[in-house]
Amino acid sequence: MNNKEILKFATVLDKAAAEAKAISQISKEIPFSEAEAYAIQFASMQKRFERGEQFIGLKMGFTSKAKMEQMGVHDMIWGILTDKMLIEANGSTSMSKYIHPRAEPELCFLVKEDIEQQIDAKDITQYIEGIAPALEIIDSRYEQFKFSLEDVIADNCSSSGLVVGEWQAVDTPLKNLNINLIIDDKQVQTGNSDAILGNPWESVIAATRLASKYEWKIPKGSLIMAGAATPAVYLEPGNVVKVEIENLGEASFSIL
Ligand code: OOG
Ligand code: MG
Repeated sequence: MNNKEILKFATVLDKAAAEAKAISQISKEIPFSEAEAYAIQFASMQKRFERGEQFIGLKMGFTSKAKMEQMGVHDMIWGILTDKMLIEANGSTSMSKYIHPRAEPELCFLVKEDIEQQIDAKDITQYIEGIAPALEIIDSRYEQFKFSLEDVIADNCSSSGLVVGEWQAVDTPLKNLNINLIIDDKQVQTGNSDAILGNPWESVIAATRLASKYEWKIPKGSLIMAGAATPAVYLEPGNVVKVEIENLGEASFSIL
């Protein structure tokens, strides 16, 4: 793919997201590499920044087998979160903003100090301020929510919305925690924190590895979403969506 094509697809994806209108998979039109996929992602996010959206953090994706199997992909991915995606805890969002939204139960980490290099397991807690229960709304811009790994990377990893609950202490044990996704008072998914790379901290470490590989700084105050421990669930207007995580508490939103 040349630069012109990268910009073309970045524009197509940006428009699809802004208008909540699905497009066909890029990979069906032209094969492209993972590096080209990230170039499309950055170029399309650049358009949002130019319109005044603010970077608020990063999200890791496919950090659990449950998610990889649900979507038929084999590798970890990362995407960019902006202020426009943030939904207040216990707040609401509107179905009209999305194509076919799904919710995922997640853990969110708050970065305490700029991260500019790969951090290992023994030092990572020094860079994190708190951990919170969170929900992510993913909304693939591709028809039928179907994509290749490159397609979904180009589409900023389906990022569309997030809700972050109350921050808990950084020394909160994260091993073997029950995670429940509840919609309209019904438990629709249940999982365990160990499903996220064996330990959700590994997802933060992986984010630092990617940041160093792409020569990106993760600034102080950034959020890092660790990735879902369970498959994602489609949303319908009127749903009240809640995550409950042992030791961490809960977070919720409704979709109107
Ligand atoms: C891609 C996003 C995956 C996660 O938590 O694994 C993701 C998708 O499934 O559309 O956010
Ligand atoms: Mg996610």
